[in-house]
Amino acid sequence: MIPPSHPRYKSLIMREKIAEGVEKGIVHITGLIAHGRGEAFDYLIGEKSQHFAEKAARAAAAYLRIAKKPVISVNGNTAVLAAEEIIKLAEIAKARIEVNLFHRSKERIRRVIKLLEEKGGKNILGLEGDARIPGLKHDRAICSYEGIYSSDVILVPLEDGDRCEALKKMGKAVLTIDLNPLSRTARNADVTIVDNVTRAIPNIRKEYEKMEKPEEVIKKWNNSKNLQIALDFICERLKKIYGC
Ligand code: PTJ
Repeated sequence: MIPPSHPRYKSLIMREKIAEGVEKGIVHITGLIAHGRGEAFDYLIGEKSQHFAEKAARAAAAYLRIAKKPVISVNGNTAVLAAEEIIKLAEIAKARIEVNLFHRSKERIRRVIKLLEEKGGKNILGLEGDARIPGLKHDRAICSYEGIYSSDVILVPLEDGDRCEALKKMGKAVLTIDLNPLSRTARNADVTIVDNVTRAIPNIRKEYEKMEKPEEVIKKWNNSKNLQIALDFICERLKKIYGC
């Protein structure tokens, strides 16, 4: 039992959800490592949505607004941390949800789909595996023709660098959520939200709801510049805390 008064309550609850997800066969064992890396970066940004994350969430919402076939790709970690918020965002943005796993197994796809359905998700894609992302040898290339393959805008939290590049080569706009501003995904995506999925997804939804001129937001968006702002923020914060 973690008391809600604990100063790092939210972080500890996330950790519990990930561990429980592994026990239930929803999260891959290496998802624990990925989560730990995320936790470290979350600590560095102060465990809250900073201005650069809010700005990126607005840019992501703008891309979703202009999308004709938006898709949200979900893996094990994202499902256990943010299933309800993903479903809400998919509904409002009229996006398809596709379960796409790095460590692909039909059994785990079924479990992730079941979790999403229990939370109210409908017509979740992922089991078909009737298309491939060109140029990727890994199993993560296997996707749904109706979903990721034919999408124009794709939101992929916790993405891997190779697939991000391959999706870009297919001409898609790639939106990602990654606490690590140095990752290859962060650097290759069209929009990188340096924030926790648990905060970033509701932020995108709120921005989507109030979005008025998406084309203008996209025109002004500079992902590299925003990543530099995130890194500068971390450096400044460390200097202030430790005085070095
Ligand atoms: O369920 P699967 O099989 O698709 O596997 C998923 C994992 C996460 C294991 C797989 O995609 C993986 O190995 O990911 P990486 O390459 O470790 O990348 C994960 C990235 O996400 C890292 O840069 C972390 O900093 C970041 N991250 C981890 N947890 C969060 C996060 N970013 C946002 N929110 C989080 N909660």
